[in-house]
Amino acid sequence: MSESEKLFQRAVKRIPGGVNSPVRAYGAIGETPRFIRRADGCYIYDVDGNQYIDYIDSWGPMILGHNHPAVRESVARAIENGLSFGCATEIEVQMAEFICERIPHVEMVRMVNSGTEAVMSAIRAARGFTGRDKIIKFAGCYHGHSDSLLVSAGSGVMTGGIPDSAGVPKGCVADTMTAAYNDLDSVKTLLEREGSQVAAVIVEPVAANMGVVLPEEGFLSGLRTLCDEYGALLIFDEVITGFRLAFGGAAQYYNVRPDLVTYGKIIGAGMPVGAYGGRREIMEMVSPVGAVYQAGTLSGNPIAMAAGLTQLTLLYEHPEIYRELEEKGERLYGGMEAILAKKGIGYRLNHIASLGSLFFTDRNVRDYVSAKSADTAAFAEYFKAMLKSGIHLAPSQFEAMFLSTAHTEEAIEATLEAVEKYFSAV
Ligand code: KE4
Repeated sequence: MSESEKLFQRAVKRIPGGVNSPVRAYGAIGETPRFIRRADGCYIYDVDGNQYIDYIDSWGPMILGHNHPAVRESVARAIENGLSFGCATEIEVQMAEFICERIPHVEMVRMVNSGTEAVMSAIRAARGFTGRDKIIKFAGCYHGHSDSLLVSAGSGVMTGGIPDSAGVPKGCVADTMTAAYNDLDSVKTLLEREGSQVAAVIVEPVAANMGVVLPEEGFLSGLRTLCDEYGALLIFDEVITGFRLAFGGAAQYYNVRPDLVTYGKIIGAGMPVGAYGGRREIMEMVSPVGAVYQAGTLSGNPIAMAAGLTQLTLLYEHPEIYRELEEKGERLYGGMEAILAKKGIGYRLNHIASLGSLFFTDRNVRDYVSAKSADTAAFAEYFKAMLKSGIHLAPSQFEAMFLSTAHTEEAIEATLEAVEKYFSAV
């Protein structure tokens, strides 16, 4: 029995599913999750000493690779002064100034401890600012696990909410309406009927939680126009895309200005950090200056700020990183597409810059319904074969691959060889 199997046997006795976040359990794969001891650059090492080229990258934070020396040293220095004070600190001011002085649509920002908290708080700020209760989200988009956002849209345009999760009272989702990604008409339908009550439209500007699904031409700008027309706020959930597609995230990449934006992952460099920010008049609704209450014991934690600010500073001072990630993405995802084409396999590979997803379907994947057409059993076989070849992918068809600057040409070639080997045998 492997060390991972032994640990998993112990873990399931004391932790639900043996994991502290469901997707880590490999549930959709039917394998024992690999317990990781350490990581460095683009590699992770499990407790049995196996090395993998890592495309989870902690689900996005590790854009500069694991164990980056500058990030590690900033944490080591910060720890010498203590871990947490529950008081204001200079580095929180530096972090807020750094973001607001470089992201035009963020005039004020509040730090929290996760993407979930960031989104939950941004929604509350939007409701407080507009005095309206309803929100519109999109089928297949994931915005963390707060009650009102755990809404399954099923297919097409839905109204009201159908809780995805047990334990979510109908009242919590009654004000959540669901539209179809890349379908402006589905948004118009909801706004024509309920527009005067809609506080915000929240969207992943590049969806990455139904697998990667790109916004079609005019979709994001169309949301901007519709929100302006009905007085609703546009919230970009950039927990994944923020500081990844460009330093200014998808908002910069697609040149569409949200009223509020949420961040996570990269902003903490692997430490628990989320943030929400945007127009000053909205953010000044937030306590203690405004009537929208939001708080957090460890928000703006100085150790997490040290890690996050170091990573953001490196990204800002080295804009060539974004070109490098585009090129690496082209090499990896373009290489995978070429292998599939050569084999005459019609699977779909959606990708943008460092993000990508291989869908086991020959349909164009442009929304939740088409994403759900993917053959998850086929994906599971692919995942297991790639794991055996030393390639660590997200254990779900509906997640993304994350490239980092630490993914070397050699690692990308090794990945393409493993893909070639799998599709030659299957
Ligand atoms: P967290 O609360 O997990 O930090 O962030 C929630 C969240 C919000 N918005 C978007 C667009 C997100 O992708 C996420 C979290 N992403 C998942 C991966 N798809 C986190 C992995 C997990 O749940 O373990």
